[in-house]
Amino acid sequence: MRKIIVGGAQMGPIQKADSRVQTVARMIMLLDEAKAKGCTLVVYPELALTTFFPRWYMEDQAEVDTWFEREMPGPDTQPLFDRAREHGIAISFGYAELTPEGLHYNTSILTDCEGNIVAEYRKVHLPGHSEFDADRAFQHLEKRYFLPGDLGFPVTRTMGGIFGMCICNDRRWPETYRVMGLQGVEMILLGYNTPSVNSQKSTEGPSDRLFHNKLVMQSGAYQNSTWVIGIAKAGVEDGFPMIGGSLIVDPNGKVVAEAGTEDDELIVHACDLDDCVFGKKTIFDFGRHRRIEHYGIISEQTGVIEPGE
Ligand code: CDT
Repeated sequence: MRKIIVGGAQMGPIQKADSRVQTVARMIMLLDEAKAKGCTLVVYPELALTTFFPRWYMEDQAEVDTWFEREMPGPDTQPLFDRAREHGIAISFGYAELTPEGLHYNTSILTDCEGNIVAEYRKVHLPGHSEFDADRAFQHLEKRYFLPGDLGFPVTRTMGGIFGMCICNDRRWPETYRVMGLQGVEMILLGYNTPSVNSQKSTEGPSDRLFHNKLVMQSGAYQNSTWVIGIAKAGVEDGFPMIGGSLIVDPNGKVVAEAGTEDDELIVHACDLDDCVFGKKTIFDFGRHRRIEHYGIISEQTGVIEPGE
């Protein structure tokens, strides 16, 4: 048995006016609750330190940069790292990263139980658009504010297992899970900010959002025999509603813990990394069963090429 008690720290809304200091204080409260419940790993959402700012159109780069962190930890986040180290809890959370070279990424990190950063991931699949779109009910400007991640989907050996990360829209793409699956991933940590309503005309209803959220994480977990910890920033940020529905999914694809609110809420499960072994040795034993001679277009081709009439 390789059991890790995981806390999924769903966060309720963070308003535009809320400071990092206020938000980090909320994250520390969730961390304290996780300690009391025996957790040794706590996972927070995408862009956990601020409101989901890509919904706001900005032209002034100096204003944009106020939403980014130039160092991690920095003065506002150091207390979170300190408390995590005191508790002996590893943490993973998302934030907007501004590198010393001036590059902007939607990033998440993972620490060990001593508060050292042991893994970094930069979001690969950036949804939305890059220019103001008057036809939308609200903006989704990730393509304006972030570069696509340049690190691929790395995995890291830590806490006695193999861990990977992805961020929000990445969870909708089977390639995300499979690239990590091919590196033996046993637990994928992911945070998300998903609007409850569509910004464009759509046939999709609000309940479809929660259905798709489950569908993609359950299938990603099952098809790669890995734990998936999917954690939302939820509720209404400055009038814009987002789904909750944070989940812990086992390597069999079953939901073992699920948030019931759209607020700060800790979901907890004792995850045994050895539960990944059966699927990885049987139906999803990639080395025995995959037929890569037929998969070439997945990496050679981006869009759809239909056959001729
Ligand atoms: N943050 C993020 O990536 N959100 C996107 C919104 C897409 S609109 C359905 C997501 O995939 O949840």
